Amino acid sequence: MTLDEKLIQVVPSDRQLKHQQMEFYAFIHFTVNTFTDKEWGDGTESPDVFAPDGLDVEQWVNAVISAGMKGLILTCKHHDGFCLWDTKSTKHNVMNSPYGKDLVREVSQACKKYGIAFGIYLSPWDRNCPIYGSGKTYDDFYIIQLTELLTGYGEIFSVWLDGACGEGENGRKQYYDWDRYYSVIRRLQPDACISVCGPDVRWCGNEAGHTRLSEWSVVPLRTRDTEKIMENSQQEDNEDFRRRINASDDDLGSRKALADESELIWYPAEVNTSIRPGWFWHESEDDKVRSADELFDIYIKSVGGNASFLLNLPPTNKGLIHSSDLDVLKKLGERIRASFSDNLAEKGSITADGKVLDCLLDDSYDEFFMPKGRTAEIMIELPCREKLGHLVIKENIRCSQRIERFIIEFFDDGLWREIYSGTVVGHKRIVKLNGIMSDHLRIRITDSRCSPTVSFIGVYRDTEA
Ligand code: FUL
Repeated sequence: MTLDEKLIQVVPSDRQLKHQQMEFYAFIHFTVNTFTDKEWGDGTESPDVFAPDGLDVEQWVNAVISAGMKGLILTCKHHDGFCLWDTKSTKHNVMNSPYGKDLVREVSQACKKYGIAFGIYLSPWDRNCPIYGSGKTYDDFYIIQLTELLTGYGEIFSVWLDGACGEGENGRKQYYDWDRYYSVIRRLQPDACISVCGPDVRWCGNEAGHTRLSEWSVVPLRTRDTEKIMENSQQEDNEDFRRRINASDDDLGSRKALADESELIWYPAEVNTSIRPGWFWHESEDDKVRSADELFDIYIKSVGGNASFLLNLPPTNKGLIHSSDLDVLKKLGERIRASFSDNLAEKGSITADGKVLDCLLDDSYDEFFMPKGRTAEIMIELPCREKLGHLVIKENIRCSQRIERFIIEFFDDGLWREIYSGTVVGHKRIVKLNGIMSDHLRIRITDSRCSPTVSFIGVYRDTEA
């Protein structure tokens, strides 16, 4: 078997395929830290501090929807061990706080009501639990919590297993029984993806919002090593870490990088970052909300770079998303919708070797383009010259990730001019067209694993003022 034949055998599971189509979804970090002005609680906080006086989970969900996000992952328990649901595992929970209601239930129901997916973050590291570090006894405790969350709150799309620290100041070290956690998740929520310290979704390796230029989905098995993921995760509460980009391991999956790897997996990337410097709300950061421009850029590079985008929104101590964040989310959603709503290729034509490829207008995997050779040339003719904003191209990832190199050109003044040359397409590549004027574009796939596939092409006007 050739290397290419081996590589294209690696394909997503159905749950990964579904997850990749989510593209953009929210994190909500909310716990005692919101009231103590901390990023990492130490587990000694009294439940009495958890007293939001205007909490409105529907406001959260509507903010998420306004930005165009399709799901929400809630910190049901962060490192401080305070549980936001009515758990039998510990008294350190929301029912014993002034709030007194099962918040996980409220959030999961609001997600259901408004039609977005719901996911859970359950920190393995627990600084409150007295048996943390005891081995199997702690695993039993963690499994009780997982089981409650996976059985009591409807369908869960993501179980986010954080690799941060794992050893409290008191030095208790827990060796998590990950395989046991995974098997409980698989049994109780077979469609849920397990992210970060899990087998389904790969942490991009930073918290800054940075996506590699080539974010491959077919990567070596060793990238799933939980010990390594934990080592690279946040080891101390450190603001710099949250904006640091680790430039090592830049090429995880080109043909060259995979040539000597014996075991390969489908492990698509997720980019997670916060709308503010911190993961939790701090009044002092109310004027440090990232702009819609900055978030749009992260969106283009992540969702448009074969990764999914998990954007954190921290509710305030009132239990509401702050108006500054709301404003940015609304602007971001409007910009995404305006940028990708009118596919000009629908009014023109897409052809390869003179054959019309109407199937590429329909964003589904059922019909797609697969030429015989390793290369292909796709022509896109638009009805008239337009100022162009973005081009979107997608592979049929059911057939793996095959494109290794491609070039986008536009016709201008009697000449073909190159505007982009890149590697990964995968689930989706968004190429910025920077406001060029043209009525003709050409996609040249110059190298692929066996033969390439293309399942969708979109060309959009420049909608910037
Ligand atoms: C990190 C945690 O330590 C942060 O508090 C936050 O939850 C982030 C998403 O993951 O590793």
